Amino acid sequence: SRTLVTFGETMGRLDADGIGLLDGVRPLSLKLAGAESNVAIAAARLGADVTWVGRVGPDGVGDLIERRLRGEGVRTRALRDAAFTGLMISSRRTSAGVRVDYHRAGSAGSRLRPSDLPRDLIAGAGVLHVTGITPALSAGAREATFYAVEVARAAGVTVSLDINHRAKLWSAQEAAPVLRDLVRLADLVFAGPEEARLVLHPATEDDRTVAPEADNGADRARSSLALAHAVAALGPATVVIKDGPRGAVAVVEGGEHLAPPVPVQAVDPVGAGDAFVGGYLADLLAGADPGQCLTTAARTGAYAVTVPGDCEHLPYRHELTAFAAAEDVAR
Ligand code: KDG
Repeated sequence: SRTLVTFGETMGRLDADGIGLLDGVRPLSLKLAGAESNVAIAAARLGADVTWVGRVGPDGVGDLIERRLRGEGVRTRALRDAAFTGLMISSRRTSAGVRVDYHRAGSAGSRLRPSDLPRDLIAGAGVLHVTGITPALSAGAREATFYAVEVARAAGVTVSLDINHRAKLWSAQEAAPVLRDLVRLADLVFAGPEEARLVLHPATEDDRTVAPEADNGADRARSSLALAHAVAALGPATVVIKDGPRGAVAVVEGGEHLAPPVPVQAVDPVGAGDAFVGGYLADLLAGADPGQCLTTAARTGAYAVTVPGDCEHLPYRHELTAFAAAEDVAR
């Protein structure tokens, strides 16, 4: 099957237009947020067949989420819940970073449970993609995550996991063992260097000996490769370490692959990791080799960082080649 199935919490994202304090009269734009739906949209725009499952509230934001996903060609099972649809407010105090405040505890999306996830849909997928956000939302959402992964494994469906540690949702101590359990069950794992260290931590005496922090590009890539091998030792055949503007590396069945960074002017990093994953999975489902998957992933992520918002400006397939010349310079 060439279908990507994913599920999780999608929220409204209230984005302060421009830079500065939220105080005073500052227009806010209502957009979409949610790691899994970002992945779904990224993959769908690149031609993948994608289904997203999640709970939304009986409110305008819930309607918006459903309409927007359908408009992107994502097959959508937006289950209606009595609770409100979660929100995220993002603002930029300076041009250096984005601040995100969640309004989501008790939200519709957090009330996902195993029975929300159709067994046949998962068992018939080419890839099931889950994130480490969902198990942080509630006990039911955590059960749903493990249930879906078990169904996929039993059916021989590739399980993709983006660790996506959210420190605002749970502590590192609480998250690490759960995320490590998910890593062990996954075939394909995406992580940032810090997230890789988080899941390795309980398993190693001192994770810094596995991969010390490095500054220059070559050392940084070597350290990411060391992390990828260490995570792969937990079970997954493929581990991709996303290192933002410093590029990405993958270890696939023991073989090493490097993606050159795509030089762009970063405006909003939120959602770039999801774009990267959506790009990788779209190519994986289309039968591409790991090098091609990584290149598409890096280019898709590059599009996402250049504009505010999570997913509105994700690229279509014909746009991906725009970066080819710039990559040659960076190589
Ligand atoms: O990856 C981007 C996400 O952080 C954003 O869309 C919101 O899903 C989200 C989360 O839980 O942080």
